[in-house]
Amino acid sequence: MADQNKKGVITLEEYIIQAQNKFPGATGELSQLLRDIGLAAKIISREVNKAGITNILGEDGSTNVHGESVKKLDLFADEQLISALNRSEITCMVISEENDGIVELDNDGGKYIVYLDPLDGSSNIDVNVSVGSIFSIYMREHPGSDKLSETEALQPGIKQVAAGYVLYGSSTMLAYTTGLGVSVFTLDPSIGEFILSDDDLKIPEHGTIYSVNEGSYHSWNQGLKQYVKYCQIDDPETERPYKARYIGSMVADVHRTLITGGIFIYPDSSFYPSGKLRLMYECNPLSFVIEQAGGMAIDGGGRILEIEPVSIHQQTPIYIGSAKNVLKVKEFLDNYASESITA
Ligand code: FDP
Repeated sequence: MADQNKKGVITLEEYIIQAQNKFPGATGELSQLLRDIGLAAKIISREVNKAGITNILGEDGSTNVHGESVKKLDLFADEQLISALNRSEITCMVISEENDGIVELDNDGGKYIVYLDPLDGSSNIDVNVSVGSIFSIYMREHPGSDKLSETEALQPGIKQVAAGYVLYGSSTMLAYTTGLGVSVFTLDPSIGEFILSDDDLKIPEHGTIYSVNEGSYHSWNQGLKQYVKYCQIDDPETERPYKARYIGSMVADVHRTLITGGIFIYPDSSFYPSGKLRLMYECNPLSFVIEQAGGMAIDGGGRILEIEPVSIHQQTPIYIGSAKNVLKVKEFLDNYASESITA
């Protein structure tokens, strides 16, 4: 960071170009793709910020593929991201929470496949609570093959070439990784640029915040119930009781976890036997970021990034955050593994 201070502020665009220049063989396509996402994020951020003063707030009356009501801003964010990716013609297909099947872009020879959650946490939009966009980028395994298919998009998270999120909070932040650490940018609205705020963000090894929707306590497995009790027990040596924080917007909850340490959990339960959150465009990208920051992300058993996907919209339980917290919850899950979920 010292060198960076001497050079003054660095914008997302400059940073991406500098990073690309470190790899002499790089074609610049991935850099272009990240810049496209950065541009769409600025446009979405502008709309999110004025949502309360325009009639863009509210539901558009339709439901998405998961039966959830679609807000106008979800659609706006989806359109902005997809059209930004279409413009530079390096992405062949997009899979988005808002679309049932794959979305084929104009360049079917494009190298990249992009997963999007255009506006995560959308039930928070109407109450002015932070929401986010999530992206996950893969290389096409058989470029040039005739037909684009869903099967080609089913790659495990460890194959992501880049992933990240944009958080529309009290300021708009963009965090991404290409597998070389986590870089974080803050949007300066006065100049309309994302400015580098951290070029190698690390998550604390241990944190004292647990984040889970405790309203669903009775639907959880025994291991999680016991872990949450553990978090609440007074023990100054282990800095307990921990604090409970739950925004209900995964990007915001994971971003807080990344900064302060601790754990964010969305488990399997009797309500959601496979968990609620989506593997391909929520859990994989955020797990890639958290792992690159030194944290861990598991589905209760193994690493999220190693799950072999079977469908583009599949769900998974997730336990994500500081390594020590994730290892501790795993201990509880393992100890109570024989006890099935009872509502
Ligand atoms: P939302 O339904 O508002 O889009 O992705 C789904 C998600 O939000 C996550 O962002 C959030 O963490 C979770 O659902 C909240 O679910 P609960 O209301 O069940 O806690």
